[in-house]
Amino acid sequence: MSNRLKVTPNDLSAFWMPFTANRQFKQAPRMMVSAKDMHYTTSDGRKVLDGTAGLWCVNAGHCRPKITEAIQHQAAELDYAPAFQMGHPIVFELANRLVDIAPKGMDHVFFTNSGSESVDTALKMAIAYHRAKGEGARTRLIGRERGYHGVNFGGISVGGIVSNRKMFGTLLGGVDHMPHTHLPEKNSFTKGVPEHGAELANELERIVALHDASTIAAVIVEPVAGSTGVILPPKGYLQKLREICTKHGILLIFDEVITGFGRLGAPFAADYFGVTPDIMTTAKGVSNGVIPMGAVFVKKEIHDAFMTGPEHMIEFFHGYTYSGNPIACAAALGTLDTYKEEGLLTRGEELAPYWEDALHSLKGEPHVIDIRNIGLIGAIELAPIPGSPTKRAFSAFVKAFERGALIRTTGDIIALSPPLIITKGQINELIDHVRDVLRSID
Ligand code: PXG
Ligand code: PLP
Repeated sequence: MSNRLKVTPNDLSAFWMPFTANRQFKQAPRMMVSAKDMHYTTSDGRKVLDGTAGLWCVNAGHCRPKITEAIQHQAAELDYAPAFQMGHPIVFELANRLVDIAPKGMDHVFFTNSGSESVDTALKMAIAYHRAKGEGARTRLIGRERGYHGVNFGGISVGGIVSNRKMFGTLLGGVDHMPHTHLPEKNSFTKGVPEHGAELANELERIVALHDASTIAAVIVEPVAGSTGVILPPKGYLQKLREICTKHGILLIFDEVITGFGRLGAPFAADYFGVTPDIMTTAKGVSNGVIPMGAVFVKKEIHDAFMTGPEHMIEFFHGYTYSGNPIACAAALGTLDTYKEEGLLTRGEELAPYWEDALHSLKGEPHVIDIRNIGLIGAIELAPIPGSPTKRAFSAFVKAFERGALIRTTGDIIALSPPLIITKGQINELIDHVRDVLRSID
């Protein structure tokens, strides 16, 4: 047992934890102290099967040697280089490697440090692009109800999660929202993408008719919504959105922070659905969650629209101190190597049918009112306890952790998204944990 395993922090109060019930946590902390491949080890020495790839990010599994070595080497070689007006070799190498695996036509990459930053970067790019082309009135942004686009002001403005918005004032102006596509009365217990609801894409036409296309810069959606409990696009829905955007000169942004890097069994959701956006935001799996990094992929036409004016002038007044940080780049290169060697960006395709069957075997277990799946994502929706929404799922989360499985809950929905290295045996183990937990909670 390493020394760290024995350490109990003597004061938990200084750290204000993100998206956490701080007071509850600090009374009964759940601490991870190490991790390897599919498992965490807790501070009391228990192994916990990672059913969520950390927070949807550790796609290659934990503490993978190629990634660890790349980081160690880079930290000793070049720790930091200024991101503005300076470069270093591996950030260019990484951009090329990413363009190589990106959907065709997405030829340029802008680096950020998180999904939230990727989203705000993409929204700013969209507005500035239209202005650069002489369409400066195109400033409106269209998001979707129940969308999650991170926590920065742009992202919560286009996002559609009420609790992430209501405390923070008036947000960005000029934003509108399409309806979400969750239709439980028609689609519950569907395996894969649902049949019903493609017509909801036509709501975009209604919004365009209201505001006029000449005022709209971009539409942003998650191809599969993750954070709000795994909401799938109905068959044909994304194609329709693409058509409407193209028809009206509106940019389509896919927020692939969760769906990117193999989660659906294809490198990106754009590949999976055969629909190419104009801008694609990513983070998480780009560096296996190991070092913060995000990447915004952009079509050539958009990038090129900025490359005008005097050559000594900055073309896009945007960037972060840590855009393309060398150690983050090294982590990302080690990650891409690992994905490639193990075929992880497409491994989900082979495993998806097994995953689907395992998940849907939970139909009929106590409290289960819907099950949804796509690629290596699963959601099990529970009936809420009357008057106490979220309580049932939260007890499932705590019970599962005690039993040895990490699951994630949002509202009364259990979301599963294991590392892409999971075996069939571990899928059974994970689903058995969930089954036992469902049978043991009130
Ligand atoms: N866009 C999407 C689609 C996301 O899923 C972000 C942006 C923001 O990324 P950062 O790196 O700023 O957190 C996300 C992040 C969950 C969960 O359990 C989901 C996310 C983050 C943490 C937890 O659903 N998604
Ligand atoms: N706040 C201050 C005072 C700064 O000087 C900077 C960057 O120089 C920032 C915020 C932005 O930080 P970052 O580039 O890490 O996003």
